Amino acid sequence: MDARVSDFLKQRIGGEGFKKLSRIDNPDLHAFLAEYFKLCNPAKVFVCTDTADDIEYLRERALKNAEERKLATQGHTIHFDNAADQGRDKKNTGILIPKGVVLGDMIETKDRDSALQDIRTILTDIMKGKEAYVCFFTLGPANSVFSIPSVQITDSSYVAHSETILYRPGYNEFVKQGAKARFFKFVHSQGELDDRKTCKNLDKRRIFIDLEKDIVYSTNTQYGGNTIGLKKLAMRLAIHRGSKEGWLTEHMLVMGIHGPKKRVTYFTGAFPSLCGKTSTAMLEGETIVGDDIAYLRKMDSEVRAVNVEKGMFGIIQGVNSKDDPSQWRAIHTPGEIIFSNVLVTQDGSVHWIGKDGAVPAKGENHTGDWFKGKKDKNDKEIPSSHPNARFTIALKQFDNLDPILDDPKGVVVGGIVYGGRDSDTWVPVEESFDWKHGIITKGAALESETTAATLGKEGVRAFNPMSNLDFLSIPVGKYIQNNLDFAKGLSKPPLIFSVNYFLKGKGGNFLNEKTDKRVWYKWMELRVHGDVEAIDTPTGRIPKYDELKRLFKQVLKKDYPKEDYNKQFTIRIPESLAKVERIKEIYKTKVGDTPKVLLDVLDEQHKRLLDAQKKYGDYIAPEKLA
Ligand code: SPV
Ligand code: MN
Repeated sequence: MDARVSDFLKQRIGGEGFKKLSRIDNPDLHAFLAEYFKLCNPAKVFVCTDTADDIEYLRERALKNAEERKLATQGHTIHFDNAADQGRDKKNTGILIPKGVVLGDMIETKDRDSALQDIRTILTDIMKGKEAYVCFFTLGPANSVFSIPSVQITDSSYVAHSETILYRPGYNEFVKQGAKARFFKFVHSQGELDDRKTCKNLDKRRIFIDLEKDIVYSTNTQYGGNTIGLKKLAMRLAIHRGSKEGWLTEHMLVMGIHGPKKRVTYFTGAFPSLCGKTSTAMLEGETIVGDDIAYLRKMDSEVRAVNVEKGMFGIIQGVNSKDDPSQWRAIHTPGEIIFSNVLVTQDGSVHWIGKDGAVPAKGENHTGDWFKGKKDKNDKEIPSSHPNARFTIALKQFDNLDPILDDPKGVVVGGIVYGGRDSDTWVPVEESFDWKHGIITKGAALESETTAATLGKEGVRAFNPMSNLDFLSIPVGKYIQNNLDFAKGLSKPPLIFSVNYFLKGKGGNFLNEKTDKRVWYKWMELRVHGDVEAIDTPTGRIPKYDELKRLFKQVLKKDYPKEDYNKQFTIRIPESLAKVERIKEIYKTKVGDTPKVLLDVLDEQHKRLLDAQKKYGDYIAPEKLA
């Protein structure tokens, strides 16, 4: 270690912490830590080496600092974020770009030089009088071509504690890799806290991503999506790295669908936040590998995927005993869980929107003391818990965890699914004609009505390619091209599907039950193996009625009336044409580097829709095409 760095670290961290750091032979790491300790100026520093004692220390600090409080059930704690800090802050999140680099209008960027100046000013002395925590993790399984070592500095014991639940330990990996490690770095400070231990200086909330140095800065925020470095912050760094190296970082779940004769076929699925991604990953009868972020690589001419995480920062709204049995069981079992922004009642139990049972009359939530009928300053009633309230839990606490979670080679991907909150266009499930058609008309054309997972207005239809737009650190066109190119050299690319759980009928009613998706996944699994036939439509391939009828009976023990099928799988020509036009317009006017093939494939879809309209009219019942 450089003598000056070593003197500084020894004096600042103290003997024991210094000894832990010295075991890692990586000058870049030491220089990085020294630089940010100097700037942020914490009173003390704790280095976590992933031993049971070290992790216990972080848990204890979270309680002592009152960033978390104990709940009635053993191991359960509650954390509150400020009422104005309940989602990802898109406006103040930006990729830092040097002069001359262009990422396009769709991606929030900041001028690198001035942003670095801004963040350095904010970080100066920000940890004065506080303790900083240094934690090491690996993204993806250890000992794997997928894994990326990462280091987090934070003054939030809640953030450090959450990460120990969500990510695989990395200290030993750093020791092993030494100077070879090409690691990601995260610097977070929650800044000053108010009496409720939530952030005070939200005007100085910043999330800045510096691709050049693989560093992400996050200040004056606590909400996990803005602070948990290895989650959405690392995602931007990984998209950038993967783009240079030919692999993909996707906002995707990974799950095993259990087919006939004990066959397990793995799927990945991309859904915008609050659109059913976690409940899909948790489908009854199937097994979960991951619910949020996946790395995909080509290996031996197959696509393989890993879960970047080992835990879940899951949305709790709507979790109930009937629709989500494994989440329900895990939440009601003693064990380590951090709840955030739910309602806590006097007896230390928790309530959230959509939980079984009556809403308690009062309690405490993200807005402080809460009672039924409490209004915000705009006279709007405040629900018992925030719609984006979450729970942080290790996947091993679920009884439906797939045993393959930590396999260094990941899983072979049989199918890829794209879905959004779409009330009027897509049918519940549809297969694309091929990889190119799928990437373009399903992934790149994904739209979704906005939700509470990001700050801002809800229910507005928003373009969100691959549900990854918020996290892109490369131009949109390049990202689409990377996805198109990814299939090159594959003997049998995964099939690409769209799903829509939110399709509505004429009266505005949902056309499907939440549990119907179990059937769609069984059908897709059969399609991957060519076990069932499908009906060609202008937009893709849909299931035959008889197959679904059989699957509804087999999976849900339900009758599936033909009338339901006809309503759900009617091809809506005017809506589909309008969608193609909307998407084309976006790629023509808002994306500077749209691949030409994307417009060609959309034009072909447009033509197929017009031809069908001439022949059958505006709304085409599936049987007409069979
Ligand atoms: C999402 O919003 O997509 C999440 C939670 O998974 S966050 O960490 O906020 O990104
Ligand atoms: Mn997510």
